[in-house]
Parts: sequence; C-alpha cells; structure tokens
Amino acid sequence: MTNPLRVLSTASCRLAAGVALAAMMILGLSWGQPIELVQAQSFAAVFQLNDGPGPWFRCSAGRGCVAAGTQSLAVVSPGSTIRFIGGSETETVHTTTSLLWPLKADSSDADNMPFDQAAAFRGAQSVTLHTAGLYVFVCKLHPFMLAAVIVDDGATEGLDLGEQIRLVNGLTVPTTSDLAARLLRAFFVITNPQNYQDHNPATNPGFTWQVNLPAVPVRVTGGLVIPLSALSIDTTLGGPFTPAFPGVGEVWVDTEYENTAGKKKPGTATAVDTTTWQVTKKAALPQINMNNPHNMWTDRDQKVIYQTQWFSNKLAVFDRETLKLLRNVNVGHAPAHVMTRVDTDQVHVSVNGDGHVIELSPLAGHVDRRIPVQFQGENPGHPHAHTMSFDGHTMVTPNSNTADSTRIDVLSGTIADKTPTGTLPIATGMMPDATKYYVSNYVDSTITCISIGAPSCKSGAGTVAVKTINLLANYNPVTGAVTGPIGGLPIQTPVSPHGKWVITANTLTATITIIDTATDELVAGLPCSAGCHGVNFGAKAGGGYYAYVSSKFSNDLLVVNPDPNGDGSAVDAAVVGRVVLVAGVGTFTDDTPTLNKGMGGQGVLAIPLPYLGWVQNLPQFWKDQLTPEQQQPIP
Ligand SMILES: [Cu+2]
Repeated sequence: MTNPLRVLSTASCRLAAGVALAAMMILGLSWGQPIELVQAQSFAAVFQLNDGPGPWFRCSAGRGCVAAGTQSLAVVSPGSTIRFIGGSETETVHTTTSLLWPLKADSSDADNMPFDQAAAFRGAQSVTLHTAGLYVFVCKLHPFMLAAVIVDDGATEGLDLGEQIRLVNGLTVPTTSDLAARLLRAFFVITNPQNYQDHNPATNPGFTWQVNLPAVPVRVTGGLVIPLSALSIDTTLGGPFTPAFPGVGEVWVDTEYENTAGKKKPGTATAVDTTTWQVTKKAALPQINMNNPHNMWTDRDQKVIYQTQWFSNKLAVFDRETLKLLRNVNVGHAPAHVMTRVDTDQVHVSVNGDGHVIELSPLAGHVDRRIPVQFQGENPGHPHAHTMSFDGHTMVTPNSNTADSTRIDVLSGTIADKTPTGTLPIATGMMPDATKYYVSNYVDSTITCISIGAPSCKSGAGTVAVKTINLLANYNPVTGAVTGPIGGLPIQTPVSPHGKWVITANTLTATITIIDTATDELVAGLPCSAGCHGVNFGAKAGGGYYAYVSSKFSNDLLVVNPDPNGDGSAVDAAVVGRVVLVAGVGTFTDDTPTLNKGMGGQGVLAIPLPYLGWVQNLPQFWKDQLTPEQQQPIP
C-alpha cells in the first residue's frame, strides 16, 4: 500500500504540484509554508498500524498528533479527516473500528459513528469527525490496538471529551463516569510500554507503578473542566512469591511484547518449572523473526510447542526441550489460537483475520482442511480462541467480527449451529462432557453459556439453552460502586478439567472471575495484573489444579488455587503465587531479551495437558506424576 502523503512529498510531476497548490488554496495557506504543512493538512492525523508493542496505532503524521505520554492520541478540530494505514509496518490484516464516540446535544451518535469495516483489511481507511468529544478506535482482531482522537471545539475551555460517550455495544455513560475514567486510564497504560507493571525486584525494588496522564485541562459532563492528570496512577505492586505446593511439569506463557536482540518483531515464549517456579526456557526464534507469539498447544507426546504468530500468517513449531525450530507454516491471516484433536492428534489453528479454522496433520507437516465458521455469503467470522471437545468431534469458535459463535461438527467439517453472542466475542471454554460451553464477550463484559444438545445452562432451579452471565452486575459504571466480584473486558475463559469452574481473565478491571458451572453464577473474584488476559489449568502435585493467569501489561504470571480447602467450591479461591517472567542466569534461551522484559503475557499452556481427552493420551512418564482423579477428571 502506497502512503499518499509520501506520494505528495516526493512526486515532482506537474500534476502533483497542481494538487498541492489546490490544497493550499482551499486551506487558505500562504505561499511561504513548506510542503510538509500542506501534506499534514490533507489528513489531520494519520495512524500507522504496526506490530508493536504499545502504540500499535502510531500517530505518524498530521498536525493532530500530540506528544502526551502516548503516541496513539490526536487532537483535531471539528471536520477533520483521520487516516488509518495498514502498510509495511505490519505483517497482517486489521480493522479500525470505533470502540466509543461522543454524543451530540440531542443524544444521537456523533456523525459517521459507528465506524467499521465488513472484514479485516490491509490498506487505508479514512473517517471524518465533526462532533466534538472523545473517540477511541480498536482493532477487532487485536483489541489491545487502540487509537484515540479528541475533536476539540476551540471555542470552549479545555479539550472536549464530550457530555456522554457511547460504546459500540450501545452502553452510554457520562464522561465523568467511573467507566470513562477506567477506559481513559487503560488507554494511556496500553499504548505506552513505559507504563506497564514491572514486578521484578531487580529492576523495580520499590515495586512502584506510576502512570502519568498529561496535565492538560479536559472538558467533561456539564462543562466541568478538570486536569486529565487527575486520572494518573501512583501505587505499589505485589512482588514475586512462591506457592506452598508445587505443580506438575511446567507452564508456558507467551510473553508477546518482549523484544530480543536478534529480531525486529516482538515476542518470546517463556517456560516456568512448576516444581521450582524458576524461568527455565525462553524461545524467541530470531531465525524466523517470530512475530507476536500469542497462543500455544502441544502434541500427544508433549514434545513440541505449536506457536501462533498473531501479527503474521505463520504457525511455528519448535521442540519443547531444545527450542529447535521444526517448521514455520503459512496458515493464513493473523493465526490466533491452536489446539489439537484428541482422536487424531491433528492441529487446529483459528485464522483470526479470515473466516475459518485450518486443520493440519500431526506436527503440522501439511494443511489437511479449511473449516469455515460462517455460511457462504456471510461476512468472515474472524474466529479467535476456539475450543475442542474431549472426543475431538466438536469445535466451538467465538466470531469477533459477527457477534456470534459457531459449533462445528469436526468429522464432517460442517456448521452444526450458530448462536448470537455479545459484542466482540473473543474466547471460549467447554465442559469436559461437552454439554455446554462458554463464550467471553469482550465489549459487553458478559459470558454467554451455550448448550450443546439438551438445555444445560443453569438458571435458578432449571436449565436453559442459552444464558448471559453479566460480569459487571456488581458494578455501577457511573459511580464506580463495587458490591461483589466484577470483570470488565473479559478474555480467556477455560473450564476446569473436572468441569466445576469457569475462570475468566478480565483486562479492564484487572480481575479474575470464577463462575460455578453448577449454578452458572459468578461466585468469586480475585485481583489480577494490568491487562489480565490468559488462563489455563495445570495439575497440582498430589491432586487438584492450579489456574495459571497471564497479564499483557505486566511481567508476572499468577498462580491461582481455585479451591484451597478442597470442598469443590471456588468461594475460597486465592492467588497463591506470583512468578516474574524475566529470564535469569539459569534460563536457557535462543536470544537476548532487550526491552519489555517478561511483558505481554497472553497464551498459557501447562505441560502435561490436564484436560479430559488429552490427559488419557499422555506418555506414561507424565501419567505417573498424576493422581487417579487427575488421570480421569470426570467419572
Ligand atoms: Cu489487529
């Protein structure tokens, strides 16, 4: 894709000069101004989409770009046109979707809002903003990619955030609300890696966490003018501590934002030994410039790591012990999640930038099938975190583009059912007996329980086919009052191997929420780190499970014991350990970490796999380390 601004600045032909002259005349500019200013006037702000981390939408040109502790913010005047370019700085497709926008005086949507595309794209998009207030744009594939634009009416005091903002799911709140404050803070944290949480005592001995928002006056609900810096963060963090009981095997975390010396693209996969809680291995795969490792799975023998590269089109396969690269397979745009099929050990990769799941042969030697998640003629689903059933016969996908979920009959490769969900469904978890599954809806902050076959979602004393569980029922978005566990912007949401709990990582609230599958109600909440993202279960030595929880804007892994007293209820769930994901002297690695060390925690994978279907296929070496109950998680 050609950058039109570059064309204007380099073209020497008469036509280009004529265009520039016309632009100058329209804009009333004098002859004396250099050509760069004329270019900048064409678009008030140009955001370059890139593979990050931090300013994934980088304001790269235009008078609107402001340096304000983030490179992803523009301040423009009403009537300005904003340009988004997905070009040479990214290896995959994206969307530039309005996440929130201001309302007009009559409470209708700002002009040209909502703004969206039918499918992820490469190339450029433009939108003209007339109504004063705050706009935030997001990529529906990679929802940590954010751009903010403040359209400021120069006649009023302070930068206009607007009276009210509306989220893409319809939720409307005043700009003075607690939800608006949380979203603004999150924007400044997410878009600047300097603001990520450092839990490493070697580099942050005081465990401080400071996020300074600019001291500019902003105009909010009722014409109130306050300094944006009132939302700054100045607090302390928890340091590392070790669980009292060891786990079995190891746990891998995709530290997706960690930069290393030998490659340009970010991301490593980090292994922690759960008997010593030390970081033992770190794979950067510099020989393939591994790009944003996002999610992992392993084969029956637990010998290889299947590694998706979310900002490219590749699935890497490497040896779990030696970190030797085995292959790097083209699977399509923005591969997100990977799991195996227990009956064949084939590999399924969700192709997030398209509308299907790719099925590969064991060890990913070749592509066997393309399994679509939408019917012919429908917009691509953009499936993110799919889940496979215990017998390999059922797959479910959350379709982030189409606000629905697909259930696939794997043997025939056909769609068995499609169910509407909330806005931007992103991850799934399934019961070990495949009677029901759960979909996390990112923008709605809800979980949709969907039955497979007979109604199985619990509602009071009965069962229903589909149930929506509101993770923000205990939260008042205006006042910020919290009366119980809450989860805002939920992501990964696996079901425990024995089917008792759904554990969800929530990015906005930095919380872990737990749903009891016997009631399908929220029963517990735990504190998490900034950008809480990934969850997966691993076996605890001597019986039971740990839930391992990663966080994007942090360098720690939390160890959660969902049931310390062993009574089957997660009401007493507790964080029992925190591991810093930074390489130490004893860490075996294929490259040298340089920046954002241990940051970007996303996909989590415990070895050995503890889930029904996979656990029975384990080599004897691993089975010997599990209790009879762990080897047969449900009767
Ligand atoms: Cu994206």
